[in-house]
Amino acid sequence: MAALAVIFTAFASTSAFAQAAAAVEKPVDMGEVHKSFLFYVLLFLLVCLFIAIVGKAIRVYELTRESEGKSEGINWNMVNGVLFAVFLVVGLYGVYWEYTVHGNMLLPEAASEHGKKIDEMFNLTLILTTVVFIITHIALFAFAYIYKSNGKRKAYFYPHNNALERLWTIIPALALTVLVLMGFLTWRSIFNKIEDPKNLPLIIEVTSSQFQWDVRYPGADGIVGKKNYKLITGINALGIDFNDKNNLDDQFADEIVLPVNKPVRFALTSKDVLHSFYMPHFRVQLNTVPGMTSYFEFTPTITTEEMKVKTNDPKFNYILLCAKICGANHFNMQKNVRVVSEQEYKEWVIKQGTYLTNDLRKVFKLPVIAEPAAQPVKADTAAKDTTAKTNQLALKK
Ligand SMILES: [Cu+2]
Repeated sequence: MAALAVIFTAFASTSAFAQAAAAVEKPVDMGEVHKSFLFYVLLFLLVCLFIAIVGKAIRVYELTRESEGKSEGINWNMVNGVLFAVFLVVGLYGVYWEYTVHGNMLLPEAASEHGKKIDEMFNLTLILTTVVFIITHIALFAFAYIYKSNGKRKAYFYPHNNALERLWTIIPALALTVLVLMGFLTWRSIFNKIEDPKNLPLIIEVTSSQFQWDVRYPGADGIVGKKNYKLITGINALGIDFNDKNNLDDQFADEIVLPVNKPVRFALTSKDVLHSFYMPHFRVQLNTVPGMTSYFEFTPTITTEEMKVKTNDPKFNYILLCAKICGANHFNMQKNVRVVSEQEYKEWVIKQGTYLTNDLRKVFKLPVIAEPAAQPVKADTAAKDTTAKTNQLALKK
């Protein structure tokens, strides 16, 4: 009782304190008071104390009956058996509720060729595990209820059954073999694609850094040129090596635009730490690792416009996210992705500026263009910093 009194006092004073603190800034909002960590700790202790008191009271009741020579007051086997049965019914209803209410909060419709295969595997695994889950849980809890001790039966000692052992070893082994084989073959079809010379993938290079994605398109030659981290400077944020002729026509884009039904091969690199290239609609996720290039090839199958109609959301956009907690602004590492018709893609890509500026031409001793036709389109903040630094340099001179 003394402990209870202490907890109540502490509970009341923290609540009052929290209310007073909240009142200083804005009107008392009970929702915020309840969010305090201490509130939940105290609530937990109170519940524990309540259960302990009820337990003690029952014990006193039973001891009293025992000392008076009466039969047992509470049939605990019955109580536990019924609790198991209730748990089974409530639990299975919870599973049903979870599947029907939250089921469609899983990934959105797959918008890539291999995405459909991944979803098929996911669904098959989910169906199999759900069936096994339901059967085993009915057996577990229903048996505990049906065969609870009633004082009339004796437990039957049943140590071994070879047939049963075989059954529950071979069936799961077969099921898992099918699942693993499917996974292996699907993985192979995604990562070891046989190139079709008539339908070569569009190569796009994406460089991750804290906290942005820099996107390079290959230009007319279809090849994204080499980079070298030793060449990174204020005006060459990605360390692009312009001695490699393939770099001269490479383009810098502010968003990712993909032609529909054409294979695209992403070359992924990182400038600082590990990031993860994640495009949920296309079922694409791969780490970007400093010092190495990883590749992911896939074919988008639904344009953004089609998806707007399908999802009934005029603001729908595909998105690229970072799926690795990479630092303080990790949450902000996202980029819009647009899937368009091939014609629209061609019209868009021609408008993207090249990475090569006159300043860079001077550095790499390339002929400087007298009047640049168009100012290059630059990506994200690094590019802005670069412009600022270039301007500063120009002023110093
Ligand atoms: Cu990141």
